[in-house]
Amino acid sequence: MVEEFRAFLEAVDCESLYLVGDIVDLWVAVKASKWREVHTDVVQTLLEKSKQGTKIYFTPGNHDAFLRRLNGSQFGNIEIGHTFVHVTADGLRLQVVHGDLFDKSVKYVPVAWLAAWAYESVTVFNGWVNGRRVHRGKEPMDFSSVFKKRLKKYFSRKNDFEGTLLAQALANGYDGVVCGHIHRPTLQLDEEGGWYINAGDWVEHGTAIVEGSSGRLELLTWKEIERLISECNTDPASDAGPEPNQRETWIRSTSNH
Ligand SMILES: [Mn+2]
Repeated sequence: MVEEFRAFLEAVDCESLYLVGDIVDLWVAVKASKWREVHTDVVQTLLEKSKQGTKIYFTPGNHDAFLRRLNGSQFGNIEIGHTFVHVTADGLRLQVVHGDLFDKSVKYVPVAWLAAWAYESVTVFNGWVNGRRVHRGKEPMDFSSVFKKRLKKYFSRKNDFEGTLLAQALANGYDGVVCGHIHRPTLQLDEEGGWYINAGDWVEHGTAIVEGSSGRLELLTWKEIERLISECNTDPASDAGPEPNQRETWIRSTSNH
């Protein structure tokens, strides 16, 4: 789905773009002959976006772990790191991380699988350029007891990737976690208000998480993205005056390209 991924990157108009890992494996772990022009196009699109002001945050995954040596580096608008903190327009503090370090099964994964082309996840957070961050008026709480309770609950009941990842995020004071790694696109708020968000992948799902100008989070599939792009391209008006809360706010017309 490399072409689709490129089309999505072209069309999306965002302030911050999070690439949550396992992006480069496809291009590096496979033979050089598998590199196609569209892969170069993806890189160029990303560089072009960064030049135009989009901040790009990349958390290398286990497939592109060699890039973890660059954690902490910054190249213009592109930052590489193990985790990032994203604050949504309505004040949610989300930990952004690839996630494999919380996956107990990783060490048992056969090499063949590791070498398989994986091109996992892209997460887009869109804050409108003119948008202003509104901090939610939250009640003060006793962090240590609340998080101990949460941790206990998660480790006893949901001793799995999602539960572990969310529990550590909450224990570290975040409102939730955004990750990739397991190819299971999810956007979920648990009963106690913790967000578990998985951006899915661009191998089989073609999914992305987007944040609208109001801070509303959405999990979109390529089918939906494709429809939004075509609507935007056939109706130039929707490109001109985006209304808050409309999905179109983060899609721009690509018909003139
Ligand atoms: Mn991974």
